[in-house]
Amino acid sequence: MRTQVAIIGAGPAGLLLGQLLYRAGIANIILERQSADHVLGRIRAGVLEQVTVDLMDECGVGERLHREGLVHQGIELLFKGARHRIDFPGLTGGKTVMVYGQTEVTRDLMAARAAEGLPTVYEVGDSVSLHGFDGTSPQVRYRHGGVERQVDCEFIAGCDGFHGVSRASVPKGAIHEYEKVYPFGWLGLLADVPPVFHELIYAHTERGFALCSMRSPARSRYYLQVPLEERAEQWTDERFWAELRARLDPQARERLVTGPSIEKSIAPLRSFVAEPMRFGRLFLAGDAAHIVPPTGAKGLNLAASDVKYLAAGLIEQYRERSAAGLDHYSERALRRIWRAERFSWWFTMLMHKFPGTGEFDRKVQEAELDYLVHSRAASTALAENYVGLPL
Ligand code: FAS
Ligand code: PHB
Repeated sequence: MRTQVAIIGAGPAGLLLGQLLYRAGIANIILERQSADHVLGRIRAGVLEQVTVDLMDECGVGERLHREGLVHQGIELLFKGARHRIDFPGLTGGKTVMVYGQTEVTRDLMAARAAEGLPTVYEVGDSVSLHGFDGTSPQVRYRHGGVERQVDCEFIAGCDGFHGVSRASVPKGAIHEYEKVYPFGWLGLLADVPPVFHELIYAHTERGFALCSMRSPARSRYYLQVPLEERAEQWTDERFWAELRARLDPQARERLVTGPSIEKSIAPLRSFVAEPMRFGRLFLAGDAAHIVPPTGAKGLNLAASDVKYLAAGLIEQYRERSAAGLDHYSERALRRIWRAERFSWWFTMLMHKFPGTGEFDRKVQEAELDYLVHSRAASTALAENYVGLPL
């Protein structure tokens, strides 16, 4: 079959891009390794920057987000047993974030794509291969239903995440990778219990980091920093709740409602950037090009800003026959990516207990937190990065 843009991956990046291109009259197909249910079953991000909310509106899929999403005006930092609030509107001239799970973002985009009858091929497994993207007639080959198929296209968007085929298809000499792996993971638990507080609590404790988040007033999402060698199956619900209690302040401990977990998984933490993000007619977007530790809630939001830049470049190409936006895509996206990488790294280094470091490092972290919550300048720096820097 022939189309204008072949998109690899039906995560947030691929689905957002497909929707923006469709609404601009640009034909596209999405090829996805897994089933739609498998994609929806992955529990990932929870916090959307205004940039991402605006993009969902631009895609025409913002209705449920505005109805069910929770506008959050701050977060709490817990350290040395006490909580301190970071006031987003007060520090950023009115900006807020939206709590609305990545699963729901994906569900809304999948539903819109299906309603419009746009070509989306799920369960292609690892059959996708990319060809000719260094020329003017790229091709994507894949197998589905036991049949080898080919897509002749004009551009390929690699939206297939960190372990995808797109970045792996780039000649080694053409790409430079920057990486930092953190010596711990996040054990996440999802449960249908009311959140311990109406805003997120980021906790720095002698036992390690903890995060109290949510998906709705009736569904909570909690995270515990755990050693890399831990496995989720080693953590019964009881063990998780006991450890979370041990990392909370007395008030939160008192209010904590526990219950059976719906999902429990451990995510490794890494910082990663691949440069550049363009190789001829192949463009990388989202986790295919970069990874951030989830501390700063930037992963999904960076995928959204990549897509906004890439869609603008492709639309300019087709409408005005100008390649300026596409030629500038990688540099423009990487500037915002590296700022988010820095913030996510900084917040991760500040909030976590690093194996092999001693009391001095903990005291320095506590001193930085103490300075941060008592300095308007430092709190503003945290707030403006958390709500999302300008595009
Ligand atoms: P995604 O990885 O979401 O989507 C890529 C898609 O491509 C997947 O559906 C995959 O199946 C498909 N694919 C892969 N290889 C393919 C191939 N060869 N052919 C076809 N399709 C292929 N971010 C936060 O902000 N907060 C969090 O708490 C958070 N938690 C996370 C936990 C985990 C375990 C992971 C892995 C990530 C987490 N993230 C979090 C980051 C996450 O939300 C990503 O930033 C977001 O999913 C990025 O979206 P995409 O770029 O679309 O990549
Ligand atoms: C989440 O709700 O999953 C979440 C929220 C904030 C983060 C990371 C994860 O920094």
